[in-house]
This record gives sequence, C-alpha cells and structure tokens, in this order.
Amino acid sequence: MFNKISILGATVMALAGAAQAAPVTNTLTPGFSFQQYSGTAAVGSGQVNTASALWFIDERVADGLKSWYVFFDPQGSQAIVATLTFDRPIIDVLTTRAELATSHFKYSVDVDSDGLFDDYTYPVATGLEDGQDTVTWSPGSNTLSLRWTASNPGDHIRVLTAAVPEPASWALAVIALAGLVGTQRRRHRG
Ligand SMILES: [Ca+2]
Ligand SMILES: [Ca+2]
Repeated sequence: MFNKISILGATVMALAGAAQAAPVTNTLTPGFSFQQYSGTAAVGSGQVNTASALWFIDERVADGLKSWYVFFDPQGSQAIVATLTFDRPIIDVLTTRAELATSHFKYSVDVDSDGLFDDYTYPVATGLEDGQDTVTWSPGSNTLSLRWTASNPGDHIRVLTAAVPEPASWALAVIALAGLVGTQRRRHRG
C-alpha cells in the first residue's frame, strides 16, 4: 500500500511541476502570426516593429501564478483581433502601464540572455488605451479575446494563469489512479 501511496504522491508532484504549454490561438486576424518572442530588442520600447505578429514571452512562476507576456508592436498603426487559449485557468490580466511596471520585478525574464533583467521598458503609452483596446476574459476560463490597435510602443498585457493543472486534470488523474489501485486489489484477491 505504501508503494501505491508513493506512486500517487509522485504523480501529483509531477502534475504540479509539469511545464505549462504555450498559449495557442483559436482565431487571429488573417495574415498575422502568433509566436514566441526571440528578438533582442527591449520589449515595450517600440523597437520590435513587426506589423503582423502577435508575440508572447514565457515568463516566470511566482506566488502560485504563471505569467505570460503578450504584446503587439507594429511600426505603423495596425489593428489585430485574436482569441488565445491557455492550458490553465486565467486568474488575472494586467493591462495598464502601472500594473505592468509593478509586476515586472516578479515575472519578467532575461529576453536576450545577457544575464541582465533590463529587457522591458514601460513608456507612457505601454498598456492598453481606454476606448481603443479591449481584452475580455472570465475568471477561471482558459480563453481570452483581444481587439487592439497599436503603433509604438505597442499594446502589452501580462496574463497570469494558475501555476498547477486545472482541477479537471487533477480529477482525471486521481480517477485513473483509483482505477489502477482497484485493479491491483482485485488481482491480489484473485
Ligand atoms: Ca537581458
Ligand atoms: Ca493600442
């Protein structure tokens, strides 16, 4: 029985530590791509300048939340509409310059791998503009929708999801393990 408890414990630990999959797009403005940012230009400085890409950065886990930075930084004025789905429930979405700058120290990463955490800037227009940009989501849902118009320095948000798998995944794993234990018990009796 101790072995089975150990297996259950190991599985739960594996689930808790499982890497979170990158978000995916359900819909995206035709001709646009959604991809992981691998450039070296500072994020938020208006220097990325890609007209038809929506970018994401795989950020850190802190205080039980996993952070994803999502931004659109075209050179001239461009509109974009997209829906994104994450593999864990969305807990919060930070959309203002103040929220981004305040949470930077907790979640940001070393974009250009030079050992310095100086790869984000937050000029006045960073964050969403009232009346022009929207992001809609429901707490506990994995999906959000965005409708933005941006130029420089672009539109930026930070999406915070649960850091561990959603309850449905845990429930399925526990049910599967319970079934396995039950099968083994029946074998012992037989
Ligand atoms: Ca850096
Ligand atoms: Ca905008």
